[in-house]
Amino acid sequence: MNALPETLLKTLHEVVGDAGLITDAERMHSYLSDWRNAYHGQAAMVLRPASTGEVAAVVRLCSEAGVALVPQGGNTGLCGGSIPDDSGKQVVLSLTRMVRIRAVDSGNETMTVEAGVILQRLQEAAAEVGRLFPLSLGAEGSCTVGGNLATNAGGTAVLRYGNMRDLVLGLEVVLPDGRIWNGLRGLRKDNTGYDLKQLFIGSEGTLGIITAAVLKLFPAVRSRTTAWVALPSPQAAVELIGQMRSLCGDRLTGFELMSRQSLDFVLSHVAGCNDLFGEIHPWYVLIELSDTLANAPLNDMLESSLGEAFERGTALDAVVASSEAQVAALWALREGISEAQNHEGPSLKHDISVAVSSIPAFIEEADMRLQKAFPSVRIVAYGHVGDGNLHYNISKPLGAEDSAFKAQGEAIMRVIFDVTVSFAGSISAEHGLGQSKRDAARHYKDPLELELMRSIKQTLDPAGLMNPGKLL
Ligand code: FAD
Ligand code: 2HG
Ligand code: ZN
Repeated sequence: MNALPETLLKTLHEVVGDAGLITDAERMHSYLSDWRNAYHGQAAMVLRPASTGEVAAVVRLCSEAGVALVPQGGNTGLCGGSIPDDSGKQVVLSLTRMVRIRAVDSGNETMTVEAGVILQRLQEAAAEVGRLFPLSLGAEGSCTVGGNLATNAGGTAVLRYGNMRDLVLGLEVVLPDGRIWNGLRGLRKDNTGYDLKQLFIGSEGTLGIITAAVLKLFPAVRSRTTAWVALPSPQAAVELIGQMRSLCGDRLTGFELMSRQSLDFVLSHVAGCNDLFGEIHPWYVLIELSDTLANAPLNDMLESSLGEAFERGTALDAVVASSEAQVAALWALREGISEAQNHEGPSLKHDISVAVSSIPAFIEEADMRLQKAFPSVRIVAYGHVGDGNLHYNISKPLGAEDSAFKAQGEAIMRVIFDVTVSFAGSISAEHGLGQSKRDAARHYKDPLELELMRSIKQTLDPAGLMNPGKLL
């Protein structure tokens, strides 16, 4: 029997129709756990409204009935934010039928899109009008613009274009009581008070349902150079990025660091990936330069930077891609890490940030403290150096029982977050808090900031029906 009253079920069905209602356990299955199979929940139903009006009607009905909603986009989030609790009373509100690109305004360099549009489709739509939508991440074939906004997603181009927060001019949001806030303005300047859209960006579905957005477009990229470089240390990476930034400016659009352990996992588990050097090196960076000019001298800039780095001993070896296939092969080495780490058993994900200049000291300190307390765990460190953002992930020791490793999870996390905070860093740089880091945020975040956040939540969602148990 369904946990919701029969009359509510009937009215919700009338709003969304057969195509928008799932109550069958088998069909609900994929909405109730994440892709890593790390989080599981139950739900009274999955609703898939097809328009803002339908979302508003659903939210109003659920609000009146005191039913909690869990917004969901592509369900690619990494901290359990889109998964309901196990009560079976919550409703998953999937935005995946809201896939319209409502408008493209080339003169204003903007695009108005609905929340369920897949990120890759957005990139393609921008390319169709000769523009770039720069947000880029490993899950771009499945994640949605609503999820990107709700998590303030980052990815591999943040060092040049910023994260999702920087790419938005306006939002349309269904508030927790069902009213529609139409903030779909394409203005680059608007100083008429608080910037309300920023409240919803990064709020992980706890303040309202994002239904559409006005996003910024950028000039298309017409030349690109991609290189894979071996380095002796994270310090060398920080020196190289500094050197390249001063030479190349905004042409430096990607600078991704990965440890040998990360690469080993990819080589073991991702088909078609090969080591590019005869020797094993401790660290690697994937560098990308790009330009709006078709014949920009990017190779010259790269060669000059690397030449200097080889002389100083801060680069050990390098391969420059000479075809689109090679570019894809280099990115596969980087983008394959998440999937590869999954094949090595349970893992603990720590998506931290520190000042770029503190990355080497952070890694040294965290490695040292972890190796002392948990000598056999495997440290899988990689990330977006230009953003000071490391995925300082931990895989279970070889041969260890899953349960024994999981039992140590909390203590391992404490070590890593203590070190992060000692460097004035953040315990979540880009993935958000969801359910996995909610308690840690309570522990590590400034009490005054938490109080302000709670008062915002109380004002917008006094009944606490929007994604309860997440973030706060
Ligand atoms: P979901 O997972 O469905 O939801 C995420 C959160 O947003 C949940 O709290 C949910 O309730 C809320 N939400 C979703 N839609 C809405 C909406 N319309 N209104 C209100 N709330 C909503 N993230 C990065 O930042 N950078 C990366 O480089 C990156 N790489 C990844 C690589 C892989 C292989 C994978 C699997 C994930 C990666 N992620 C990365 C994480 C994830 O893809 C992003 O967090 C993404 O933005 C989530 O989008 P989604 O549509 O899947 O959202
Ligand atoms: C990345 O940069 C993503 O590849 C995923 O943010 C990180 O899986 C992870 O921990
Ligand atoms: Zn990342």
